Amino acid sequence: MFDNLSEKLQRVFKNLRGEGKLTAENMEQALKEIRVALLEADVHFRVVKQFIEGVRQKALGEEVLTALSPAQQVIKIVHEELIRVLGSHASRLRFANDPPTVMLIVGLQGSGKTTSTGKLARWLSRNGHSPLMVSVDVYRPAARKQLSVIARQIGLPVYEGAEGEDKPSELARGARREAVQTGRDVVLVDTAGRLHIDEELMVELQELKKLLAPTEILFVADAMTGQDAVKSAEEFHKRLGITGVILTKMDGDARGGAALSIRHVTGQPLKFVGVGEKFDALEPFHPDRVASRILGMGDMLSFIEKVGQAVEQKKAEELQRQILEDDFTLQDFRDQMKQLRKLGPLDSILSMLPGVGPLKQLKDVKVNEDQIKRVVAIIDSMTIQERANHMIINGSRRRRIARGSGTTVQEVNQLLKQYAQARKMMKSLSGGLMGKRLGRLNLPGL
Ligand SMILES: Nc1nc2c(ncn2[C@@H]2O[C@H](COP(=O)(O)OP(=O)(O)O)[C@@H](O)[C@H]2O)c(=O)[nH]1
Ligand SMILES: [Mg+2]
Repeated sequence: MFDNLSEKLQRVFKNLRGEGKLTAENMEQALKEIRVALLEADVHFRVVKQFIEGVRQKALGEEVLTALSPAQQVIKIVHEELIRVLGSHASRLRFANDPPTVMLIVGLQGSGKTTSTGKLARWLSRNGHSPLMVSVDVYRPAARKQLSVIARQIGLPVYEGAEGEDKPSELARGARREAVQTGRDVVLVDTAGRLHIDEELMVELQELKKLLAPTEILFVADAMTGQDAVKSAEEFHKRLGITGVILTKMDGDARGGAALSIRHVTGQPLKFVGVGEKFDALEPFHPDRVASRILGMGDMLSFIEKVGQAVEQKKAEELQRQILEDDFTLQDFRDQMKQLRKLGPLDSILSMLPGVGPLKQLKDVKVNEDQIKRVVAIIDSMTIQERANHMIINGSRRRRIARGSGTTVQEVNQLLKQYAQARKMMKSLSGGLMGKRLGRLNLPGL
C-alpha cells in the first residue's frame, strides 16, 4: 500500500546521490520533495509538519554520520522519523488481572469490525488464550449471524444470547457470565457501527464501556478511507477513550496516510493491521518493519546500520590513540568529553582494556551529561592559547572564563583539577609499562 510513497521517497534519495555533502540548500530541496510525497500519500498535515521539522533538525544538526553519503544520511534520518511517527515500538494487547478480559471492538460500519473480531479471536487462541465472541449489533440480525458463521469457520465459540436477551448490555453481560462459567479468558465484543458517527451510537458504546470496564477498546479503521479514518478515530477517542487501533484493508491500494497519521492524531497506538479477507490476515503492528517497508530498501538500511557501528568503532580507536599520546591538551580533553557522551564514562571505557581494570584515579573524572555540557562550555570560553597550555590560566583568566561560559570560578577550578588528573593518568598510561602494553595490543573490546 505504500508503493507510491516509497517510489517518491526513493526519487528524493536518488536526487541527492550526486551531491558531495548535505548543505542547507540541497536539504531544503529534499525536504520539499519529502513533504509533497507525504501530503500526496494523504498523511495528516500536522504529522507532515512535525516529520519535516524532525528530519531537518537531524540532517543539519550534529547527528549526521560523515561516513555516509548525503543520500544515505537522509535515508537513515527519514527511516528513524518514520519509526517515530509510527510509534517507536510494537504495542501489545493488555489483559485484565482478573479474567475474563473484555475487549470492545468499535468503529464505523463496513470498517471491518466483525471480520477483525474473528481474526483477533483466532490470533488470541493461537497465542495461548481462549476467547469467546459476542455480537451486540442488535439492529441488524444479519450482523449477528455473520459473526456466528465466522465463529464456526474458525472453530471458536460465540455467545448467541439466551431467551429474552435483546439489548446490547444484556448480551454483553450474558457473554461475560458464560465466559466465567466455561473458563474463557477473553470476551471479544463486536459492536454495531453506523455509516457516520451519531449520538445514539456513542451513548450506547459509553454504556457498554461503563457496564463492562473493558481492558481494550479497539477502534477498527479502514485504511482505504484515509484521513476520514483518522478523523473518526479522533472523534471516537474523544467520546470513548480508545486504547488502540486495528487498521484494516492494508492489503488494498490505500495511500498509507491513515497508518502514518492515526498514532500522532489520537495518541493511541496501532496494534494490529488487517491485510486480507482471510482469518489469518491479521498482523501485530511493528513500526520498524513498516518503516522499512515504506522505504523499500532493506539492504541499504542494514548497510547504514553497519556504517553507524563502524563509526563508533573508529571513534573509539581515535580515543585510544589519543590516550596513548602524551600531549593531552584541554582541547583534547574537551573533544574527549564530547565523545564520552556516546561511549560512556571514561573509567568504564578504560576498564575494558585488558590489564587495566578499574582505575581509582579516574573516579573523579566520571561524568554525567550535564557535567559534560558544562566542561565543553567552559573550554569553549577559553582562548586557543589557554586550551593548548593550561599553565597560563591564572585568576583573572579563570574569572573571565567563568563569566563567558555562564559558570562559576569554582566550577572552572574544578574542571582544571579534573583535567590535571586525567592528564596525569594519560601520561602514566602512555609512558610507563602500561603504555607499552597498550601499544602492542589491538583492542577489540573498545
Ligand atoms: N481486503 C480486506 N478486506 C477486509 C479486511 N478486513 C475486512 N475486510 C472486508 O471488509 C468488509 C466489511 O467487513 P465487516 O467485518 O463486515 O465490517 P463491519 O461492518 O465493521 O463489521 C468485508 O467484505 C470484509 O471481508 C482486510 O484487512 N482486507
Ligand atoms: Mg459488523
